[in-house]
Amino acid sequence: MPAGKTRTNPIATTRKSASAKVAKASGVASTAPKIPAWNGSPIKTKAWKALDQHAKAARKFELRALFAKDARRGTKLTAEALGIRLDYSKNVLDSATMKLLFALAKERNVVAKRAAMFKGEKINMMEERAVLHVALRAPRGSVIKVDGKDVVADVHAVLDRMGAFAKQIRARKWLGFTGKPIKNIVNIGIGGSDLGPVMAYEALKSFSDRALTMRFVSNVDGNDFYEATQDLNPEETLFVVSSKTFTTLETMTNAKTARDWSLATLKDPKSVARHFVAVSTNAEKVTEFGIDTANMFGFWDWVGGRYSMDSAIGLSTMIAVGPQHFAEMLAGFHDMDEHFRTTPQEHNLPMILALVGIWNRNFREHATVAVLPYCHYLHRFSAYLQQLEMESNGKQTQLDGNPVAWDTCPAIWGEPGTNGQHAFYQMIHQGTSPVPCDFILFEKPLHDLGAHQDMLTANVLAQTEALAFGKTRSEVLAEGVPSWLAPHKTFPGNRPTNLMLCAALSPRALGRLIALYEHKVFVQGAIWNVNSFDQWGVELGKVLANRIIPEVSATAAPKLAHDSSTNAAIGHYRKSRGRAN
Ligand code: G6Q
Repeated sequence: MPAGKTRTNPIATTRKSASAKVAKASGVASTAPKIPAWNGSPIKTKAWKALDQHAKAARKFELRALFAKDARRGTKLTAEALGIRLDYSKNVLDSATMKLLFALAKERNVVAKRAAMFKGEKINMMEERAVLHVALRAPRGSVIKVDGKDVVADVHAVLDRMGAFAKQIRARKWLGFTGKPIKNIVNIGIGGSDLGPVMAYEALKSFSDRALTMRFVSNVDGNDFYEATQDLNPEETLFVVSSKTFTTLETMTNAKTARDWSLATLKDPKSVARHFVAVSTNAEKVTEFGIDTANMFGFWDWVGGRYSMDSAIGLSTMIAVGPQHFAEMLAGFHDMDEHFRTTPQEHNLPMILALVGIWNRNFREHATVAVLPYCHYLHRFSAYLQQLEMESNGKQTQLDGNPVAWDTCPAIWGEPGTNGQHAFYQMIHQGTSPVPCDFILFEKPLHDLGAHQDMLTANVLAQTEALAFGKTRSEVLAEGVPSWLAPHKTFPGNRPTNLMLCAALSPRALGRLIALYEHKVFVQGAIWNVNSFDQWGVELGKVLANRIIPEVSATAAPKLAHDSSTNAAIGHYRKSRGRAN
């Protein structure tokens, strides 16, 4: 969307009653929040206006020419910290662009907002909550206060309880109801209570206890539960029911199915205490479900779902990799928190990644970003980032309630390299819409098999080179390609990429990488003037689903009052299930 064009909010105008119910049901500020100092339209800043002008000139930028003009470009437009070397030189920008982007961050008060987050101020204004995932990895003994009360001591108290529990499982000392040691762990959760744990388990599999079977159930589609449990023995299986609210439809449905599945073998309701633990902020609902709060691991309303994988929501990760590796991962998060908090913006990795993203999104109008880890262990990383970025910044409303008049979060997608090369890279190289890419490589392999790592490395470097510089028609013709085929074999180049070379995959390196993206999202949200910490956009579908559930499941024909398409689909489904219409 060209900056300056306003849009109306269709939800606000057409769905008033559904929204009102939602406001009642979810955490929400009781009165209109005080507008903070950093509220403000980015497009009214001097830097944005200058960037707009600069972007016109930048339409002529060609990476071939930019690299030819400055032999040091490839090292100049690179930042390195904490074992991550971020090369952003292959984006279609120059030093003047970066200067203006840094000026934009200053004008948008990113630093003041960052300070407010680290201090525990309630920057999630709509829900009147602090945003303190940084406290989840603060070292023991440090102090971060919410409403005047230190939260770090509480964080470590929970980590200690998690550690003691994880150790028992890992030592096979946590026995199931029939006396057999637990060796299968099934995490039940969805969204923020699933994507982080799955991603981290997959990423750190090499550091995990391979004799434990780890499974993750999220979807309300019963096939998910069925496949996760069909080969497990209930006597040896523990369910970790992970839900901040303990009211989420999918999770509670799966948890009830798990209880039935478990009790079908174990028979006695007392067995629940040995086979179910809960991770939640809602002790009342946990008790109501039948899980003893002695088997509950808590966290707090200042932990957003998609920022919660290093809270008790990481219990399954801790069981898999052990408390020591989990602590190392937290230390990695904290390293990046400190880097983000203290490093001048010109050398600040999250800041640079965010600002280059703003350039690509708002001034070059690229609608998607592909995240392409050249590390198979990170095969769920892009899915994790989809939630982190899109649920945080996929917004159309400013902090003060006014509609945005600029584009916000691009669509995030991706698969691990080199698999993508044989699938969708065709479009990245020759499609009509350039796709900025983040390429991520760990230089030292965890398993050094023959020439694999060198091939992997060569491939990622080749991709960034090909995307940046392409292949001209004359180069193609010079290879003897007939002129009729030359257009098909020509590559436009000038396609933006970031290359992150990281030392080696470890729990600490993973923590650093995730926190890098968390803070990138923070900076972009600050610039776009949206609340990166709420997610009202997921509510309407939930409300409507709750209305449709009885309509599809009732025995008697329901009275339908939807649009003709939805009514017909309900009728079609009911017919296929042999229900009256
Ligand atoms: C994340 C969102 C959302 C949430 C899930 C699960 O930021 O809030 O993805 O994590 O809806 O919620 P519960 O943990 O409450 O079940």
